[in-house]
Amino acid sequence: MSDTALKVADFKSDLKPIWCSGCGDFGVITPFYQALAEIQAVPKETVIVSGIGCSGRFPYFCNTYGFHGVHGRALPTAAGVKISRPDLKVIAVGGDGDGLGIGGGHIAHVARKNVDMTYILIDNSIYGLTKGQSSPTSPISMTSKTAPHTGIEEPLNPLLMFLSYHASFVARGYSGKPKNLKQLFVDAMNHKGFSILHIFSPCVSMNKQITFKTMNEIVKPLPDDWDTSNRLAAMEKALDEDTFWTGLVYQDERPTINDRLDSLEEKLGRYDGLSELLGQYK
Ligand SMILES: Cc1ncc(C[n+]2csc(CCOP(=O)(O)OP(=O)(O)O)c2C)c(N)n1
Ligand code: SF4
Ligand SMILES: [Mg+2]
Repeated sequence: MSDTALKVADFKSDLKPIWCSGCGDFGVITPFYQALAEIQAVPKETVIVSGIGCSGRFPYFCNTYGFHGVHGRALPTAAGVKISRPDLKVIAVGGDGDGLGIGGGHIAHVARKNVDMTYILIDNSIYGLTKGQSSPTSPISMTSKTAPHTGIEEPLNPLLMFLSYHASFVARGYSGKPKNLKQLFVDAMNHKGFSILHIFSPCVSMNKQITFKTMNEIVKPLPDDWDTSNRLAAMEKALDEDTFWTGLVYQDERPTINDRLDSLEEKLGRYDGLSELLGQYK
């Protein structure tokens, strides 16, 4: 790397993360900075869009453009940025409440459009920022401020959902293994198409039931010879209730929505509204 190459410190903003001491999110942002440095992301051409939650604070701590939007709307906002400005690197970030509760409907549509961007879904099975309500991934046996006796709803299976939506890059990680996360971020940001990472990141303050200790017992990396083209086998791993398999689970190369818009424009040969609509931002 040349002397002018950007270093990890160049991607940290002047604001130090204000998460609780020991929060899993530190184990997400540290490898994320490292990955930005490894791919030599250009800060002025990188946009991080987030929803609301402790995890939604990500953009503040990164020396890139950022947009801390409304709860559950990180994905549509980020997709709009990428479709109108394909030259930018776009990353969306948010929590399990943000992305799977109020914003849960958006993932399927960004996946089927194959918008060329990365989504980091930071799951702690709790609403951390609002101090401990059950989330869409809280196990039914888990108690919380909104389930003082026991849960009464089945949890979602995010990995299975992303695979069934046919997202073109699906990975799973754990903030207790930040080294593995760095490579997943690099691969996700280099992927052409929609890359989604489901990252479990313990909330040490509001979720005393799923901890680093309980996670360490069930986290296992996928085998080295894992076939990332086999979606059915990936779904079987997602259905495994005893092991939290981590790594690149599934990857597929196919045209992005911007590729398809470009071919449509070429095919039409003349303007019908599309180029003007998109071209004004190019
Ligand atoms: C429309 C709307 N509804 C509810 C809220 C309150 N609210 C803010 S963050 C949040 C959930 C945060 O949980 P999660 O997305 O899992 O993020 P975490 O804090 O756990 O990282 C809720 C319900 C809000 N800000 N806006
Ligand atoms: S409440 Fe939980 S998720 Fe939020 S900063 Fe504290 S430990 Fe992290
Ligand atoms: Mg959460």
